[in-house]
Amino acid sequence: MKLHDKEENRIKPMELNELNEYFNQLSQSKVHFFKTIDSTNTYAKKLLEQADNICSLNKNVIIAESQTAGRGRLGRKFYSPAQTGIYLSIIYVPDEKITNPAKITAFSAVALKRVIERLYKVNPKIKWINDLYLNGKKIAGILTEGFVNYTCGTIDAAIIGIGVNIQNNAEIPQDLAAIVGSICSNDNSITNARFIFEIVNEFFKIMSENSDDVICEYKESSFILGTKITVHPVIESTDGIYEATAIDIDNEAKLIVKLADGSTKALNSGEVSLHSE
Ligand code: BT5
Repeated sequence: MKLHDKEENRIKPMELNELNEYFNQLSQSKVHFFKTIDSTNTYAKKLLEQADNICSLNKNVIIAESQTAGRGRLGRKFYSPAQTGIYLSIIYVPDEKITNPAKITAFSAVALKRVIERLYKVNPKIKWINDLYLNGKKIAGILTEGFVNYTCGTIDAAIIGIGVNIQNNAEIPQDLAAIVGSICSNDNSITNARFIFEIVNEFFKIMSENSDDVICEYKESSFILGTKITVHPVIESTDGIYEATAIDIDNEAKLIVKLADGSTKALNSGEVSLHSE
C-alpha cells in the first residue's frame, strides 16, 4: 500500500466546531477537548476533586485525540495513538449514590455496542465485563472509576473512560498486535465528533432504561457465556488461579461461574482477571 493511500484511510482529526454543535443538543453537557493528554480519566478525576459542587460536572465529557498514559483496569496500559482511535471520559453524577460501578461499565458496553452497530453496521461482541470484540480482536475497552466522597464513604460520581480503535494502526507495538483490532471503517462520512456524541447520548439514555432489559441485552451479546475460562483473583484470596465455566451474568453484572466440583461463584469485575487479558 502506498503511503498516501494509508493516510487517506485514516480518520480525520476532531472538528471542534462540529463537536460543539453536537454537544449543544445535549442539555447541561460540556466538552473539554485536548489534542493530547496523559489520560482523560485522570483529567476527569481532577475536575471532580477541584469542584465545589460535583453535580455541575454531570455530563462533562473529556475528549483527547491521543493519550500518553491511557489506562486500563488493574494498572494496565491502554494504547491510545492519534488518528486511529477515539478516547473519551464521561462524568456521571446521578441523583442516587452509586452502589455498583460494574453495572455502569456493563451498561456502557451495551451503549457503545449499539452505537457501533448503528453507525458502522458491524456487530461487536462483549467480553465481560468491559471489552468489545470484533472478529476475535479487541476493538474497545471501558474503564469505570468511582469518585468516592471520603467524608461519607459513598461513591458520588463515576468516570466512564472509553477507548475505541476505529482503524488499524500500522505502528502498533508488537506485543499488542495479536490482541488489538479495530472497527476497520472506511466510511469517512462518520466523523469522530458524531461518533463521540452518539456514544455519550446513548450512555445517558441507557442509564434510565429498565435495568433487567439492559442486562438481558448485555448477555445476548456476551461471548464468554458457556465457555471455559481461567480466573485470576487479583485481590488477596486463598483461591489462587482456577478454571471455571462462565454460566451466567446476574442482574448486578456479576459473572456467575461453575467450578469443577459443581459449586458456583459470583465474580466481581474488580476482583478477577480472565484468561487472555
Ligand atoms: C481496558 O482495560 O480495556 C479499559 C480501557 C479504557 C481506555 C479509556 S481511553 C479513555 C479513558 N482514559 C483512560 O486513561 N482510559 C480510558 P483492560 O480490560 O484492563 O484492558 C487492558 C488491555 O487491553 C491491555 O493490557 C492490552 O492487552 C489491551 N490493549 C491495550 N491497548 C489497547 C487498544 N488500543 N485496543 C485494544 N486493546 C488494547
